[in-house]
Amino acid sequence: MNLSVVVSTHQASFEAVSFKGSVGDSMAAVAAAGYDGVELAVRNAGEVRAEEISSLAARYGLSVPAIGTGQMWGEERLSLTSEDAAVREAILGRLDEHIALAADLDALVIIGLVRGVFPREEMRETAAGWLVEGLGAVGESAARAGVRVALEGINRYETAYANGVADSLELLDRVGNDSIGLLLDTFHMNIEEPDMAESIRIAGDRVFHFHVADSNRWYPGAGHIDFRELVETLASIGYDGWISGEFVPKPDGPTSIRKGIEHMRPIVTATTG
Ligand code: LER
Ligand code: MN
Repeated sequence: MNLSVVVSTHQASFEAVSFKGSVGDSMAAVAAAGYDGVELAVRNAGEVRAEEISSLAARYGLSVPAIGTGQMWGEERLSLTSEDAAVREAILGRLDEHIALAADLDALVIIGLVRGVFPREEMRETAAGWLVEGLGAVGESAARAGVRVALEGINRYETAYANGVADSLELLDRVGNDSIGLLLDTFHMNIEEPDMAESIRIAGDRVFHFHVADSNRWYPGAGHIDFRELVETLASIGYDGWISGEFVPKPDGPTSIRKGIEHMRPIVTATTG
């Protein structure tokens, strides 16, 4: 298992990213702190040049394991469950650009809040159908490009769809596309899962990506989540993907990424050798 941390390619409004803005500067800091990769939060993938990112990543010896898409919801209110059919169509086009970028960078694409948030009560069933359809289209497009997609369980206060492992797996079953798996995020799991380790075991080989933040969404080690137990459980299900830090830059960005890796690296090394 390798360690990465989330940085944004632009001045994102989402709080839980370590650095925003200049990707080169962010990568330099992330590499210096000892991480193996950077996960990129990208609002407009069409404006990001894959060659530029690849050459910067190579310069700093970093991989790019995943591309986040949530800023399209956060800043443009685009979603797979918009009541506006034109928006549902538009988001598929935008996600295709993320998929193309991910193919070039050998990354996976994250589906977080672009699924949408809270449908009007009378729209619940219809919106759930749109989500299944939308994820189906994203999955087909990703499969054609040889890219994997990770649907993130997000807590009940941020969205009504796919909060935990149980309802996310149910949704994936309805979609029926093996290119789509799960992203588990310890911040959300701490709210939604009765037993986080057991939920990892239930998700099993559907776990495609893993976000870590502590219970207070600070860096791992700043709260009360037992990361050793979770990493050991990931190893026990055969997970050998990325553990990506997605936490608030507190007390400041550089300190948070340093403290985060000081907590996680020994655990990963002790677990996986
Ligand atoms: C994004 O990865 C995430 O965890 C969400 O909280 C976005 O709102
Ligand atoms: Mn997350």
